[in-house]
Amino acid sequence: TETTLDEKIKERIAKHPCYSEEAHHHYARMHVAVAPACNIQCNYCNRKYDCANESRPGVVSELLTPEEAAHKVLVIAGKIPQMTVLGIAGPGDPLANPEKTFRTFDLIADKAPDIKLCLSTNGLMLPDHVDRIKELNVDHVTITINMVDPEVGTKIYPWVHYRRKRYRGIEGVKILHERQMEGLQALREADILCKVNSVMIPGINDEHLVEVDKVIRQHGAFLHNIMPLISAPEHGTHFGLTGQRGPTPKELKALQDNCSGNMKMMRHCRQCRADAVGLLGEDRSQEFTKDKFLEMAPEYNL
Ligand code: CLF
Ligand code: SF4
Repeated sequence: TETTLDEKIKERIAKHPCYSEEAHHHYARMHVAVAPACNIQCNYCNRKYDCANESRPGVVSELLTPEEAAHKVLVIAGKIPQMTVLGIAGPGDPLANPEKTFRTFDLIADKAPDIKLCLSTNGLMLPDHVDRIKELNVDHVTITINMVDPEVGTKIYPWVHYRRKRYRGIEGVKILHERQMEGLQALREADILCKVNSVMIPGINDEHLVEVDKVIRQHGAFLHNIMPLISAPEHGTHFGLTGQRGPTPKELKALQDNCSGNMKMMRHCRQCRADAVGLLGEDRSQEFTKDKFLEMAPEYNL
């Protein structure tokens, strides 16, 4: 029945601080920055910093190998009992670095099977990897979808690098859009909970995001997280240099209210770093920098 289905989903998200508003008061997440490469260009991103699809712009995370990342996860899971989720969200696109991303998940699934695995991607390579994601029991995948109309996308994505070729302009955006929709569909078929992140860019996709919200929900997205563009000239992004502004808190809330018809809207996102550690809004990443955690013994599961 409907109720049992709902109960089952509640259980799946009960300890995930991003998927459950309630959980974020009690449960923590950590990110490991193992994925440096990216395969598209977003106009709100500067590659010197973390992937701005799931992160606060202007932050530099310390890159780790999968082995270092697994060590870090085991150390932290031992020290922070509320730690329930391990996310890979950068500093580039995790699926543009599939060996590193999946090697990290493999190591953690093996040594700490009760840690939930979470993945965030721009979606370009997602359809190729859904089987692997399912096999590894990754139950939470975020796709950043900023448009469902490639014309709108041309103002956000100057190029897309796909199967060894670079596509500029609308040709590239069409590929990205088709792959995102295909990925969303594949996640639904595999019964993997999917959150969609959208970056709200006033004058570019703000009005269009109502349509994005409709389309992704039709395709089975579980949760929509509309994040404000953060754009400072010193971040050296295209939007920063052209003086593109982000939305005011009031504009953001109005759009979220507009979209929140009958399904879930995430409103407690804190735009984390690619190496974030702790409760949302609490940043303990500096307690676990590489020079520090490599000196600590993994306590978990011993
Ligand atoms: Fe990390 Fe993202 Fe997983 Fe959460 S963050 S990969 S879904 S475990 Fe959460 Fe941070 Fe917002 Fe992301 S508050 S930026 S939504
Ligand atoms: Fe930057 Fe992320 Fe966009 Fe890649 S997907 S260009 S890392 S914001």
